[in-house]
Amino acid sequence: LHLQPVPSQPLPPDLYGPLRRNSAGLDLAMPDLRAPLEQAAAQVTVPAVPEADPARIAEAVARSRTACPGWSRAPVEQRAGMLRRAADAMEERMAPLCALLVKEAAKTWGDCVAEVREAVDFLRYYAGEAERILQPVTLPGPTGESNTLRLTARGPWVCISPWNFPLAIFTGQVAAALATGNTVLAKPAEQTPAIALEAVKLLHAAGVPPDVLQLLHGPGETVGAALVADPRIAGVVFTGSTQVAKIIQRALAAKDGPIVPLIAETGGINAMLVDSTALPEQVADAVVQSAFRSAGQRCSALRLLCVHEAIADGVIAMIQGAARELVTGDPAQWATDVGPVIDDEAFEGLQKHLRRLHAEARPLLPPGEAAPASRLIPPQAFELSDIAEVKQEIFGPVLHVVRWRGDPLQVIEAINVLGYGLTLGIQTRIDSRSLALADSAHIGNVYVNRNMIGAVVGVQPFGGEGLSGTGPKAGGPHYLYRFCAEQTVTINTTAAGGNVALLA
Ligand code: UN1
Repeated sequence: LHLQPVPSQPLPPDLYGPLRRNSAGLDLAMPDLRAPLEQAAAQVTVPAVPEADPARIAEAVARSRTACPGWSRAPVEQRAGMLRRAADAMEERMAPLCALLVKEAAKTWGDCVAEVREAVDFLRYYAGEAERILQPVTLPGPTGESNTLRLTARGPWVCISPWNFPLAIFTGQVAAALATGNTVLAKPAEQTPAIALEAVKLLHAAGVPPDVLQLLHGPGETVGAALVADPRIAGVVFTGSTQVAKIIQRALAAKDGPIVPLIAETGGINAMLVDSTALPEQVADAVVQSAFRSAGQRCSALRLLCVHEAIADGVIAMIQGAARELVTGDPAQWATDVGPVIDDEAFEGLQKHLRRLHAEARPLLPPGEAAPASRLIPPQAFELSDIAEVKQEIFGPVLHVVRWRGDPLQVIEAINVLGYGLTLGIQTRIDSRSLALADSAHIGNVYVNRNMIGAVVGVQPFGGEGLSGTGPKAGGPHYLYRFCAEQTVTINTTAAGGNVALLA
């Protein structure tokens, strides 16, 4: 039983390109794309991207500051037009971008297509959002006075993006900062600089001046740290680990200089609560998608399945059956469902965790053959006796399962205690229960009776609470406000010197 995670309302055509369905439900356009994708794959090479040294970083920040006033004073429609042109160009270059993603980030074809679509959506969505929110608002005031609230750019933003969505999240961060009139110093993940470079080239070709958007590649410990420590930057937007978000927050607080905003979207120990009325087929489908798709390398991915004991055996049996059908292998093969993990360090970390789980928990899936050379880990699941035993986010195709009985609100309480708050799945046929449980969960994105990945731009604004980040939610109507400074202008319209018109 497949519940289609498509929104029920028709979406504005300018927001959703012709290929767009849903970042998670992607197969619709694949037959047409297969030939161009294969052709692109045969030609693609991953270019080397030079690392930025300290002198280049200092110079980039200076250029970014100098470029900001001109960029921010340009009409928002002009900036939005550039983002839309970049979106069109990106859509046209679907095949080569996917081929580069498969090669550089080892994502499966389906994930790559969804990712390019998401990047395109971010560009178009933030273009429209900037046009909407950057209009001055007239506020009430006493006679003889005019009051206006305006949003203005803040200055150079540092955008630090992850390797797991190296095009979509990179483009989303950059587009949000640019649309609102800020300049950008973009620091992509060390593992995936080439796809970031492609996105930057498309934005430059669409009219964004080179000093307005600069790419600074290199390790977080040096390049990222130098950017964050610079007193001339105006804000940081970061997606990555909770640990690094805290390092950034500390560094921002410790330096001399202004107090600047941090937008952080980090990890999660994301749970799915399944009650005794849930449909097992639907649960199994949602679990397999949420836990194992993208090799579990999504911050939204399901890590902890809490299933009511009355249906646990049946649900587990179905998950075992479904997981057996998944093909783990080379991401460039069409049949592959689960590709490699990103690098050797990730592979080693996961192997260590799996060894501990084999010793302490009940394995539910055959171990399969983990292959260090190809960094492949077949989907794994383990039954634990208590939610509290899951102590950290495990970023891979590894599911933890716990049975429960009694009050589902207590399960939500135990999930809250973990301290993360990114995604939550609820599977129930008691309609009133889902909202009651969502009310008690300190969690940013709740998905009822479906999978819990693939948040769609403009439809499921994405981001978490607590250890999962600061918000506001990416791809949502409040996101761009955080990139702006607010200014009120109060004018005494009776003052000597004549009538002063409202500021435009
Ligand atoms: C992430 O993994 O960093 O909902 C974000 C999703 C994506 C967002 C994941 N749109 O799966």
